[in-house]
Amino acid sequence: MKKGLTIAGSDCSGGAGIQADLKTFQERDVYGMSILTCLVAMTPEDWTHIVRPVELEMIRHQFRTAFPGVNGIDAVKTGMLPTVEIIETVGELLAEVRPAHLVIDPVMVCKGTKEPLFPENTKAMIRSLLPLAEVVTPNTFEAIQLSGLPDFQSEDDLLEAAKRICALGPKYTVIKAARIFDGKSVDLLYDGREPFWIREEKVATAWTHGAGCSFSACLTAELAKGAPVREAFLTAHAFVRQGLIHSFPLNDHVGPIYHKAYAKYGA
Ligand code: PXL
Repeated sequence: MKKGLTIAGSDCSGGAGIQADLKTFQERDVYGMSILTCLVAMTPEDWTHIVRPVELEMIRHQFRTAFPGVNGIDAVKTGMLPTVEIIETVGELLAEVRPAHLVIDPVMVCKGTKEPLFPENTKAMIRSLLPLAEVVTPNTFEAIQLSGLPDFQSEDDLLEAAKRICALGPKYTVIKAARIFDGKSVDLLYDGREPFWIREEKVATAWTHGAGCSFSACLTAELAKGAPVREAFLTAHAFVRQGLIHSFPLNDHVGPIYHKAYAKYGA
């Protein structure tokens, strides 16, 4: 049994964060483990997010449960890391153990919320985590923060951002662009030399919660099982696409992707 570890926050609504990662690992037949970095609750009135970090000492204890506590973890991903201290600590711990596969999902804001940007967190991520990454998986918003480009208008801009992000250390950069092209979704995988594109009709749904977390979790699971990065990228794309086609609302504010859709309905 291959083992995957996610280092991320709890989304108690169940669609994103640790919950998305573990559901995705399960769907992809990878044993899922987790290190919680923060708890997120939402107000029922307007779904405002309330975020509380986990104590650093407890993050270190959880890390030791996995490394060296569990034999042979095959792949690790990171998700929401709420403070500079936590980003730096997770970076130091990962630098010591050097997992075989490391996917960094540079979560900077939850979809649909208007939280402020944290430029200090972005800088810490660039310093502490990107140099360790095999794959980094920003959405367009996060790619703008990481690359320092002002905005994206075209595929050329996406590629330029990917080049700049790869120059920060990761072997591969994936940019998921559902936002900038009318009716089209464009995913880019860049390995430092050649771009590889997936272009498709956008899935018409407002219920996209957890799409980003689940994408990076699926990618991580495939790497854990030994897939090459391009194949893992294609599977993660198909997994999330099916999840979006079969997504559903929890209330007026939020709707998650359906994590079982890919297994149930195929690609
Ligand atoms: O989708 C980004 C995200 C990641 N992690 C946690 C979240 C969210 C958004 O709600 O709650 C824990």
